Amino acid sequence: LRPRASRSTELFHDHLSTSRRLLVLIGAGLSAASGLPTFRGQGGLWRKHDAKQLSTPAAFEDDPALVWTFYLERIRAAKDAKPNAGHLALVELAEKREGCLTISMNIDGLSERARHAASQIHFLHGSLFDVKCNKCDLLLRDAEADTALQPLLVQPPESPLQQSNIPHCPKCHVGLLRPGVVWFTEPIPSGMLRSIHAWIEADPVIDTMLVVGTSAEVYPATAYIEGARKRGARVAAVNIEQEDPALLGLEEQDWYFQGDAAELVPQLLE
Ligand code: BJW
Repeated sequence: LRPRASRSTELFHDHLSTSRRLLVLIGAGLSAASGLPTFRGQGGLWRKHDAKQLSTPAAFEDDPALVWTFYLERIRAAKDAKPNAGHLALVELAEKREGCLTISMNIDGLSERARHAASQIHFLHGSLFDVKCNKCDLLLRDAEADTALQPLLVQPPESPLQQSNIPHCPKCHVGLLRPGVVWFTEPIPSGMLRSIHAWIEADPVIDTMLVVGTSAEVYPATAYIEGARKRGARVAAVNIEQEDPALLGLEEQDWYFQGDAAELVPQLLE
C-alpha cells in the first residue's frame, strides 16, 4: 500500500507560506455546493442517461435535440447558481499571488462570476455560454452566443426539443449550432495548451499543486498533476470522497483533505 498523504492543515499552511508558484486544478466538485451536479458518482446520471455518454460528438450526431436538452438544463441551472466560498477563496488567492494559475475543467461560469482574473485562469473544456458549429470553425461568445441561444432557451423546458428547433450555423449554413464545450475525443484549443505549458515551464519552479473536486480521470487535465509532481511540487487534494490512492497517487509529502470544497478551500487558503 502507498503511504497515506498528510491530513494536517497546519503543515499545509506552513508549506503555503513559503510557496512561490502554485498551480490549481478545479473540477465539478467545486461547484457541487453551488447546487450543480458532478459527472461521476452521485449526480452523474441525467434523467436515465449517463452524463459522460452525452458529452461526446457521437451523441450529438446521433441525437442533437437530446444533447441540447441536457445542456439547456445545465445552462439554466448554472445561471441560477451562485459562486460559493471555494470559488471566492481561489479568486482571493489569485489576487494575492502573481505566481498562481488555475486550470478549470468547469464550464459553469461560476469562477468568471466570482471575478477570477482572466489572466490567471484557463477554461480547458470551454463554456456553457459559448456556442460552436458542429461542422465549421464558428465560435460565438458573449452577446453573439446569447443571441444564438435565444431560440433554444425560449423553448419551454418541460416540452421535448425537436431537431427542427436547433438553429443552423450562420456561417457555413450546413452545420448545426452546438454547445461551445470540449467533448471527449476533441482537442483542447492548442493556444491554451501552449500558454499553460509556458507558464508551467517558467521560473520559479512550481512547488504546490492544489487539486479540488475532481475525480482526476480525464486527460489532459489530470496529466498536469503528474507534471507538477515531476517538477518537485507537493500536491494537496480536496475531495468529498475518501482518498483513492489509485487515482491521485498521493505520497507522504502530499496532503489529502476530505470534505466539501466550499468549506475546506477557504480554510486551507486563509
Ligand atoms: C466533491 C464535492 C464537494 C463531489 N467537494 N469534492 C490519455 C490517456 C487515456 C485517455 C485519453 C488520453 N488523452 C485523451 C484521452 C481521452 C479522453 C479521456 O481523458 N478519457 C478518460 C476518461 C480516460 N480525453 C479527451 O478526449 C480530451 N481530449 C483530448 O485529450 O484530445 C486529444 C486526444 C483525444 C483522444 C485520444 C488521445 C488524445 C477531452 C476531454 C474533454 C472532457 N469533456 C467533459 C465534458 C465537457 C463539457 C461538459 O461539462 O459537459 O468535461 S467530460 C467531463 O469530465 C467534463 C468534466 O470537466 C470532466 C472532468 O470531470 P470532473 O470535473 O473530474 O468531475 P467528476 O464528476 O468526474 O468528479 C467530481 C469529483 O468531485 C469527484 O471526485 C467527487 O468525489 C468530488 N466531489 N462533491 C469536494 N462538495
